[in-house]
Amino acid sequence: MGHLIIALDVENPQNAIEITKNAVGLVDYMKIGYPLILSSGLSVVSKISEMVPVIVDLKIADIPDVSFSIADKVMRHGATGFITHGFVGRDVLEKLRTIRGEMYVVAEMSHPGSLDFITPVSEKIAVMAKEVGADGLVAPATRPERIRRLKDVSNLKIISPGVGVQGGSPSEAIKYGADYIIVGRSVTSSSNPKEAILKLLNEIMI
Ligand code: OMP
Repeated sequence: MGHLIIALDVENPQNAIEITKNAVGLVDYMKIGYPLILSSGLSVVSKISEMVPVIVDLKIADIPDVSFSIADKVMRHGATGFITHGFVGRDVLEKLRTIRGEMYVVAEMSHPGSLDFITPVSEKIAVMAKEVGADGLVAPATRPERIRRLKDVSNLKIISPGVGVQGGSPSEAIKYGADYIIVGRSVTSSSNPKEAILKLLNEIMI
């Protein structure tokens, strides 16, 4: 479809459903994380999944059994995929890989603080993610050259946040190898989410 994932970082479930209605047929996934799940419960994952496939983003970072329990619970609510941190190591990723569904591993983050700890080891995380059979990596649109590098070392699908409010460019991210861009506030804070989505799709096609 449009190579677009909307991060549904809103707290009101009705608002989430309204935004999703505008996204049907235009975006590939809705990404649901802590803000919406903590305010609305896991049932919101099932509701949104009935309209658009959902990636649940709880950025899992725990010991293998606890990580498994978290991902297993969200996947039982109809999600198509989940996001886990990669820095926690191979045993966690191997345990999570036993769950059916798409597994995305955070290799490097989009915010400046990523440079403190994660960025220096992100290529190792990317290679490990490939070795354990992950479906894709999260890599930053704020540093598009890193998208290319992480894709080169892993040959994995890249989903890439950090466009719009965080400063990255959607078309640059795609040019550097992102398979999907992840966009939150540029859409969820817009007075016209559908128009914002169409504008992004137009930019990606350039
Ligand atoms: P906006 O900055 O509002 O477009 O939102 C970005 C979305 O991507 C949020 O849901 C973040 O949690 C998520 N994200 C990042 O911004 N940076 C990362 O490095 C990783 C993620 C993520 O894993 O999705």
